[in-house]
Order: sequence, then structure tokens, then C-alpha cells
Amino acid sequence: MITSIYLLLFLVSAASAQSTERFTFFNPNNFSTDATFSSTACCQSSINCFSQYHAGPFTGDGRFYKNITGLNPHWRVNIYYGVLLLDSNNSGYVTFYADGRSYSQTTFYNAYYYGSDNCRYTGYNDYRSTYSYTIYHTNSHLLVEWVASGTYYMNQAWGINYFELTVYRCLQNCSRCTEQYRCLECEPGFYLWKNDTIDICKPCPNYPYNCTLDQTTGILSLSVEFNSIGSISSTVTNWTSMPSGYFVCCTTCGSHRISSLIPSTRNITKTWENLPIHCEVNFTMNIFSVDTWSDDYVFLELPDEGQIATITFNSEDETRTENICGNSTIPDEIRELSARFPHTSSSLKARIGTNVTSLGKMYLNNLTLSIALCYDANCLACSSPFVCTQCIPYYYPHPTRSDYQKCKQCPGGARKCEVSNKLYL
Ligand SMILES: [Ca+2]
Ligand SMILES: [Ca+2]
Repeated sequence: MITSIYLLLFLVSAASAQSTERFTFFNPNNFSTDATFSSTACCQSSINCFSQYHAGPFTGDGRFYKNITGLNPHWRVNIYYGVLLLDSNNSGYVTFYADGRSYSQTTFYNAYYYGSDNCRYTGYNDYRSTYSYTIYHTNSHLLVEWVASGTYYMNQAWGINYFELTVYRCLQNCSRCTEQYRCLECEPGFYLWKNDTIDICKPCPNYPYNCTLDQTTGILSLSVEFNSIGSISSTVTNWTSMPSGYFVCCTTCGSHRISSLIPSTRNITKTWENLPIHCEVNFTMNIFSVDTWSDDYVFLELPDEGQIATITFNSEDETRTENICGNSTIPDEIRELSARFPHTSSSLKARIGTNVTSLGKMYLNNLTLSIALCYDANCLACSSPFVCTQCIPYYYPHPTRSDYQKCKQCPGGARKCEVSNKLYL
């Protein structure tokens, strides 16, 4: 959690949408130490620093560190800092660590001979060295440490006088990436669309609920609704019942924790809007047939196109032996209803219902809507996810293989072009 102190400590130079964030800070009070550090034992006003003073001789100690937390998703960081070795020469050294791994050692030996005399006692030279490391880093926290070791003599000090952290952020809405344009995982409510040159996290059509895109098949699965293990509150969004008020969400049927009940002769409807360009839709769901059914059926219907799938149950079926819920003497049944059909409109309205005449007979859960995306970013229509049949202006569908047809730019910048038979062969 970012505290107000933390905010004061950091000077954020980049907005969240930009590719880098830079934090420049130097206030010793915001670091932790294993020893006493003082700004009064440091340089004159022209150099911002603070240091640890040793009235040695002794064997070294002293650690100056900070655990930086709450970093935005990123793939690398640059760390820039300055180490000070003041006044005396000696045989100690300062090691810098990032997340426990050592990166640099600054020996004290150089201070007296090679520095200029800007700090602490005049007549004793001081040495400042700056370091810059760009490292692969993805965690939301980063531990930076400077540790002094070795043998010290009288009247000397070491310190840090600058620290700057540059965070190379993942693309917008990407929660994990390997480089700026390559995303591994999107934030909740977004799905990962991988292209040749850049990965994009696109919002799920039923935002803010989750969805996932299978990169191999090009199938986008929207969140499971009426989830048997999910939260109750998210499962009925945007569903309406006919007649209204009859749709009961989230009761139980035996050991099946959360299912949804559709009372007899009623149905429920939902509309999905703003679907990405696609060519096919697939519904799957579990249907619970409870107690007595006499060749009654459950249907999935597209109101504009009629019923596209039905599933029929009969409680007299010999295979039906187990009681799940309802009347304990009448066996019940759970079967999957799935329906796969061509579909291209950006809007999809589906209705689910039953003709069973008694109350409390039908439940459903784990409803999933999957759509086969036209995967190419420049594609307007496709026959399958990776076979585009119509492209945006200035592009044409270029057949590479029988199962792969991608949009390519028309030669000479033409707005419209077609691939010839010769090209095709
Ligand atoms: Ca000095
Ligand atoms: Ca029963």
C-alpha cells in the first residue's frame, strides 16, 4: 500500500499510460539502516548526501536499504545511484544489492588518492562514484541495499548521495510482460491478443467479468455464468426472466453448491453486446433435470432465429438411477447442453427455457459462451479464426495455407485489391 510518506518520497515523473515511470528520491529518513547514519557527517551543501561515520578502527558494518513496494507491472528497471567514500583511505568496500544479488563494489581505497575534497574534513580527499544498472525485473517490490564491509580506520565515512529508479512498464492493462510489447497476462476483465509486433490487452465483451483467449484456437471464452463455485452476486447480471421475477439465482441441488433455477414454463434471456469480430459461437452449460420428466425438453433459442439446441429428459430412463435433489425417491440427471453455430453480429441475444410443466424441475449452472474470433487485427470477416475472408480497406486476404489467410497490404497503396489465381497457386 502506498502511504503518504511513500508519495512524498517518490517524485513520479510519468503518467501511468507512459512506458516508463521514474522515481527520484533522496531523503535518508525514508531508508532503513542497520547503523547510525547522519547528514551532518557528510558533504557540504553543494552535494546532497548522507553517510555513516566510523570512529574506527573496527571491522565494518552498516547497511542502508529500502524495500520499494507497489511498483506497477513492469519488465525491467534501471537503478542509478552514487556512492561516497569520504576523507580517509582504508581497505573496506561498499557492495550494492538488488533483491539480494550483488551488482557493484566500491572500494574505500580510492577515496584519499583519487577524489576531490568536497566533504567533511578539508585536506582529506573524497570520492564519489555513480553506477547504473538495467536489470530484468517483474516483481512489484524491489529491495535495494548498500552494505559496507571490511576494515576501517580512524575518521572516515561512507554514504550514498543519489538514488533513481526507472521502471519500464508493461503495456496498458497488462499485468505481466517479458518486454514492452510482449504481454504474458492481462489484468482481470481483459484478454490477451497476441500479434506479430505487439500484444494488446482488450476488454472482455462482458466487462468487467473475465474472459480468456486461447491463442492456438482463436476461441474467446467469456466468463462462466451461474458458476457452481463462483460468487453469487456476479452470476445473474443482465439476465431477465419471462415472466419477470421468476428467475431464482443460486440455490442448491444436492451437493451442487450454486446452481440457478428456472421454474417451469418460464425462460431467461440475456444479450451480449460489443462482441469482437467473430464467425462462430458456442454455448455450453450443465442442465439439471430434477424428478419427473416425461420427454420434456430444455431449449436454447436465439429469439431472432428460433431454437438452436434442445435436450430431452425422461425420468423413466433406466440409466437414471441417482437422486441428486428434490424428491429423494425419484432419480435426477445432469447433462451438458452445448450449441455451436455460425454467428457474426456484434450483438447476441440468447434465451434458455423449458417446457416441463411442474415447478422446481430445472436448474442450470456453468454456462459458458465462447466465440471464435477473426484473429487478424485487420480482418472484417472470417470463416474460421485464422482464415480471414474480408479485410479493412487497403488490405486483402492473403492465402498462405489452406487454414491460414491473413490480411496483407495491397500493393502500391491501393485501397482495394484482390489476390489472383496465379498468386493463390
Ligand atoms: Ca574531505
Ligand atoms: Ca430427485
